[in-house]
Amino acid sequence: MAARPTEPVDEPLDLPRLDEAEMLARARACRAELSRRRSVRAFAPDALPEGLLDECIAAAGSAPSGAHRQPWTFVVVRDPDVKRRIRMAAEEEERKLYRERISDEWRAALAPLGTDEHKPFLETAPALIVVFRHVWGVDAGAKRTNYYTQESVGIAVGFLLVALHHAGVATLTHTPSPMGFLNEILERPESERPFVLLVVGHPEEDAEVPDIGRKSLEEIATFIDGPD
Ligand code: IYR
Repeated sequence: MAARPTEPVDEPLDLPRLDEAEMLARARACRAELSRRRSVRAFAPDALPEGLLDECIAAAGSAPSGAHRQPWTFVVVRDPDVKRRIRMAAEEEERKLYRERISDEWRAALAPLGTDEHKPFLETAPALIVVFRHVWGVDAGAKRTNYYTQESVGIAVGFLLVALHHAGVATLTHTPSPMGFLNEILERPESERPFVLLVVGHPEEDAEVPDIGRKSLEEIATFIDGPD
């Protein structure tokens, strides 16, 4: 008999227990791999392997989400004309941002990164992935509430960055502000808001990145343990 939608149907969990040495080795390897990820702003025009972005986006789609609503759409832009339109619109907003909208404090915070209103990478990189957050869902033409959409899409983007990095793809998380122009150019409905624009590809040969450190474990974590 078919289950009613309200009836949960369970299946066995596929997560075999590893021995402790194996767990630690994997955790260390994962830390080492992720710590090599850097935001890249100089891309080579070379295309990525066929099917690679499909795999990475499918991995992102396996992220947990509020009420399992999966409130995301990933738009892959490889068309040079569309990349150009996105660059033009982003640079127009960013010009206003850098010249008028940001505070002196914010400008000073960005100085070590060397960013400015020029975004040539939006055209040079072989692909852009624009991630849209479904503020509400549409079910048989009616609005359906989504839950924790910021958290859900943030987690999915984290999965996507890891999947891309693991596959050897350089990424930049770019948030032109405001991003409303992306709905128009990419023809997304008003139920969807642009969340982040990822620039993806191979880095330009001899690309350099700012020499920035990372907070230590002691600075970012605190452990509240019980008695042994
Ligand atoms: N959106 C701008 C500004 C910018 C803001 C932050 I916070 C950054 O970490 C980096 C850039 C831009 O993309 O240049």
